[in-house]
Amino acid sequence: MKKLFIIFTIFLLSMAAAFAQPADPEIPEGTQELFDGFEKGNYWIWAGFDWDQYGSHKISTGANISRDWASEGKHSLEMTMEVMDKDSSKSAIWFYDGTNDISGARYLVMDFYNPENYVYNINVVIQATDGWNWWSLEHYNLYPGVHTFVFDLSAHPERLNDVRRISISNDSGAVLMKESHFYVDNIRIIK
Ligand SMILES: [Ca+2]
Repeated sequence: MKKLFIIFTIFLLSMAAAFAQPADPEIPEGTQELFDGFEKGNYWIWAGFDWDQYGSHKISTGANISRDWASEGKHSLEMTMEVMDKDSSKSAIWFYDGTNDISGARYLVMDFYNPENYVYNINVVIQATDGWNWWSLEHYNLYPGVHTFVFDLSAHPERLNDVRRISISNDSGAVLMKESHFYVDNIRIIK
């Protein structure tokens, strides 16, 4: 009887955990094109101590190709960061610089893997054109496990022919007293 009770309790707790997380967004229909699957080299870097564009200190410490996890091919991008104590800015940024024409793209879609018992808050920002116009896309809570997030590009289609930088940031605000990491793979656009 006791065993049954424990099993039932575990069942209830797992159900509660499942319901605590909002479902990932539906992936819109359309033609998918791979933007970066991290199989052909690493074009991403992290914002370090000398990054002063969005505040002084960033806790991002690395952007490395990894075989630990992949949702496309064999590699993903591992994004690492320092401890997030209560006094830190907790802001971490990883970014890709390059001139890209993604005209006609309606959505940006990315697969994330969070191996920590921690909820990151993920935001993607695009900077485009000669003016490096700042364009913040959706924010998502990245719960533990694998999640696919959809970012809507419909606000500024006129900027998509000249994308200069794509940034992924974490700014959760919660304390995590150890170095941590999460992964991204299969960054694709949907036209
Ligand atoms: Ca990959």
